[in-house]
Amino acid sequence: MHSETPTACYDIPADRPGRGELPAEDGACLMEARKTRTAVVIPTYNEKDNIKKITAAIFGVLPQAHIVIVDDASGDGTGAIAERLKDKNARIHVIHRKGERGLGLAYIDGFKFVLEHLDSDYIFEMDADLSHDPRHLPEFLHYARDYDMVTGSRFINGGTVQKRSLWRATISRIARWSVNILTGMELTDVTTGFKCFQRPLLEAIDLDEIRSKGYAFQIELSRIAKDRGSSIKEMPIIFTERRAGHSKMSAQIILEAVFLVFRIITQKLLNRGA
Ligand SMILES: Nc1nc2c(ncn2[C@@H]2O[C@H](COP(=O)(O)OP(=O)(O)OP(=O)(O)O)[C@@H](O)[C@H]2O)c(=O)[nH]1
Ligand SMILES: [Mg+2]
Repeated sequence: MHSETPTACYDIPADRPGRGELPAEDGACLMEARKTRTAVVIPTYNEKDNIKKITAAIFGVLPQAHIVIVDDASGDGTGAIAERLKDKNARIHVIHRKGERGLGLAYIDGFKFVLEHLDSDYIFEMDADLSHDPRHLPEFLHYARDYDMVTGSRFINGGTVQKRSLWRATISRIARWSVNILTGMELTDVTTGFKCFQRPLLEAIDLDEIRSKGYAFQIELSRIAKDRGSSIKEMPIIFTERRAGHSKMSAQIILEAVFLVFRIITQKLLNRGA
C-alpha cells in the first residue's frame, strides 16, 4: 500500500540536485521516527574500526532502535568488540555465525532473529563500514509507513557517491545496467545494501529459499519483493566509500551475481512458456 501524495517534511523535489547535506535535522520527522519500533541488521566481517562508530551513530539518531550485529567469525576481533557493546546496551544483539561465510547468509540469520525475538515493525539492512549514513534513517522510516520496501539509491536525483574510485564506479555501472536490462528490475541501484522493510514483507518471504550468499542477495531480495507485487520506494542516499577496513568484494561474489541474473532470466522464460 502506498500513496503518491507527499505527506510530510521528507518529500524530495524531483529536481533536487546531488546534495551534500542530509535532511534528518527536521525535528518533527525525527521525533516521529523515534516513536517507531525499529531494528537495524548489520552484517560484519572484519570491521573492528567501524563497529563502535556505526552503532553510536545509529543510536544518535534512533536511540530506541535495536541493532542486530551478525558477525561471521571475523579474525580481527569484531565479534569480541560487538559483545562488549552488547554488555553496555541491551538494545544491541550479536549473532556469531560459524561455518560458511556470506553477506546474504548473515542477513537471513539477522532477519530471522528479529522476527523471532523482537517486536520491530520496521527492519533495516545497513553496512557497518560507515558508507551508509544513519542520518538517512528517519527519512527511510517516513517512506516506510507507506511502502513495503524502501531502498536507498546512489543514482537517482539527489543521491551521490563520494570518493569512489573509477574502477569501482565502472563495475557498479555495468552491473546496474545489465541487471536492469536483463531482468527488468527497473531499480536505479540494484546492489544497494541500505534498505528498510515493513515487517509483514519479511514475514511473508521464505528466507530459506534465498540462495545468494554474497552481494547477489540484494538483487535476489529486491526481485522477490517485486515479484510479490510489493510497493517499493527508491530514496536518494549519500554513499561514502569506506575509510577503514577492507572490501570483501571478490571474483566469486561477482560471478554469483552474474549467475543470479541468468537464473532470473531463465525463470522468466519458463514462466512465459508455462
Ligand atoms: N557477516 C558478514 N558480513 C559481511 C560479509 N561480507 C561483507 N560483509 C559486511 O557487509 C557489509 C558490506 O560489505 P563491504 O565490504 O563494505 O562491501 P562493499 O560496500 O561492496 O565494499 P567496500 O568498497 O569495501 O565498501 C559490511 O558491513 C561488511 O562487513 C560476510 O561474508 N559476512
Ligand atoms: Mg562497503
